Amino acid sequence: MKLKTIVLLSMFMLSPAYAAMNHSRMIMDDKMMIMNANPDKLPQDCQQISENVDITIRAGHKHALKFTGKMFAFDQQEWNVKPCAKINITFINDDQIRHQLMVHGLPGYLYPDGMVHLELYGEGQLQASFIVPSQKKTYLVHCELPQHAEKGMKAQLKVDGGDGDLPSIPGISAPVNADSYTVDWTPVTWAALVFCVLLGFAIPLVMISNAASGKAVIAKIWVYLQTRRKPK
Ligand SMILES: [Cu+2]
Repeated sequence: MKLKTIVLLSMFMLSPAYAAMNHSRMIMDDKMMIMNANPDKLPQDCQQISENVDITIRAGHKHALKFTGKMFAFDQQEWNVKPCAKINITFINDDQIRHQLMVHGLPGYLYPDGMVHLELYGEGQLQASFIVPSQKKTYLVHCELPQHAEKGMKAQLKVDGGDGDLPSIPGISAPVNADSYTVDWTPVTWAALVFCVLLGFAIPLVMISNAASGKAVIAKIWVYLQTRRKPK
C-alpha cells in the first residue's frame, strides 16, 4: 500500500464520521441507529441458543391512550423468554418523532454499557437481534429521550420468569413517584377561588331577580290589557 493511501486511510479512521459509524458496534443512517446488536456471540453461561424468539415491538403515542396520564408507550409492556434465548426484534415507530428501544442490564463483556439500543428518528421499522444470558432476571426496556420513559415508554423483559417487576411499568407496577397534581396556593389562586364562589352565588341571584321582574312586567301588561277591554 502506498504511503499516501495509508496516510489518507489513517486520517479517515481518526475522523468523527468514522468514529460515529463504528462506536460501540453502531450501525446508523439518516433514519435509524442500532448499537450493540449481537446475533451470534453466546453469553459465557450459555452452551447454546435455547430458542429463537421473534418479537415485534411498536412504539408511539397511540399505544399510551389506554394509560391515564401517559403520553408515549410501547404496544406491550412485558415479554418473557427462556434463558439463553436469541431475541429477534422488529422495532416499529408509529410516530413522526424519535423513539428508542433500549434494553439495560445485559453483561458488559458482551454488550458495552450493558445495553442494546435501537432507535428510529421517525416513522419506520428496523430489525436487530441479541442473546440473553441464562440468569433469572428482569431487564429494563425503555426510551431514553427526555420525558418519554416518565410519560409511559417503559417496559420489562423477563428471562426465566424474571426476578420481580420493575417500578413504574404502565399497567403492571405502581410508580415510584406518582404524578402529583396538587394546587399551588398563591394569592392569585385564592383570589380566583373567591371570585368563582362569588360568581357561583351571583349568577343564580341575577337569574331569580330577572325572573321576578319578568313576571311583574307580564302581570302589568295583563292588567293593562284587561283594563282596555272593559267597556266604558
Ligand atoms: Cu420515545
